[in-house]
Amino acid sequence: MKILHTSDWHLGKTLDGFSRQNEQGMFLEELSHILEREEIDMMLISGDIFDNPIPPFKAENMLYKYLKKYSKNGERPIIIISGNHDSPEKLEALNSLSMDYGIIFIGSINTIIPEGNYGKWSIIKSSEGFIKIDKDGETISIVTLPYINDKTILSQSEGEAKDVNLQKNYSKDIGELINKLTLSFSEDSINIVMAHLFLQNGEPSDSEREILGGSLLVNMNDLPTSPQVYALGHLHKTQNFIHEKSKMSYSGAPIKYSKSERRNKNSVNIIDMKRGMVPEIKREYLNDYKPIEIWTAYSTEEAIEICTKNKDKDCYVYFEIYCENFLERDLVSTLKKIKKDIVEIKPCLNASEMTWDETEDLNFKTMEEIFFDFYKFKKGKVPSSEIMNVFNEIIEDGGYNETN
Ligand SMILES: [Mn+2]
Repeated sequence: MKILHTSDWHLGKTLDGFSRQNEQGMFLEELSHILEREEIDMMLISGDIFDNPIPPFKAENMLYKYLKKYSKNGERPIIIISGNHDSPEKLEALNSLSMDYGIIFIGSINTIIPEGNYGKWSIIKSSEGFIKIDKDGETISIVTLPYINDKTILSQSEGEAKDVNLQKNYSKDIGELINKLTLSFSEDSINIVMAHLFLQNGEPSDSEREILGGSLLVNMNDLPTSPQVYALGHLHKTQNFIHEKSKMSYSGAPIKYSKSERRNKNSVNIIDMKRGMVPEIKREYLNDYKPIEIWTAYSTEEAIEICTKNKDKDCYVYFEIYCENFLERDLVSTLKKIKKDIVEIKPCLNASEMTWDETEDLNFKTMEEIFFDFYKFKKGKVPSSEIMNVFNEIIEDGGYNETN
């Protein structure tokens, strides 16, 4: 059985306000070719399919159109769990329409998908967090664990619990939950866990670092090794771990979603599985639809030169300009006129040079100039024209009178 595992599509996500819809569309199109070329039997999507509980309608439209196509009219099961960015209720609301195509959304750990026929395959056993699928005589057992926050799962560590205890209890509770759910696994079946969580790579650690980016970690050692595969979502970089006889794999996001992800090689996983066997996980690399680059210049002249030379390059740019003084407002608009898709222009100064001159007589400056300088001082970059427009609207609305 060939299973395609992917996650973290974040449909509707922008890059600091720049729409990624074209790239997201290109991914969805490329995926339809991969599914056909690789003769994929089933697809698992491990959460964060949307970037937002209320995604832009174009993102929704695109998703539903493609999911229907991927399902091959109900032949190819598609199982989707929700991530921390999705609205569980919204996803599950789609089931009444999507189930006829064999597309199943699971938003919560309490969801029970009724036994019965879905498209051209069936669910022969189900309970909270568990489904057993029969497709053409082959059986696949899947534990489905959408993103769970600490408030949902932690009962014993209310209030006074320290961060470290919270972390340990969370990891232990998730481990116990998955362990309990995997009791439904059987030897006549392929056994998979789908989950949206932050896996900690086995090494014991009891520092505050365990709580990364607000997400609690799950220690690998707390997880059962009976599943052949953990098809995971949440981390955007593809990575695999082996824990005794379990393979734990993050497919990663299909698109680079931030400056820090610019060197990632994005892929989807193709998992070749037979019951009782160690599965083979192959990465299918995707096109880099539109790279994210950092450009550096050491003078305003050089910045203009670099922009002119690369003006036709289809990429997003984070521009770092090292200079002794703050950038002229004109330079920013000049650069953006030459090269489109400059996401940010950051003047790089020594911290000691970034001072706010309190002795300056503000009476000689307009409100706009004061705001501009203050923003630059606080953020280390000049405000975008959008921010300046919003600021100007606010002071106009407020009836601020500069002559007072
Ligand atoms: Mn996530």
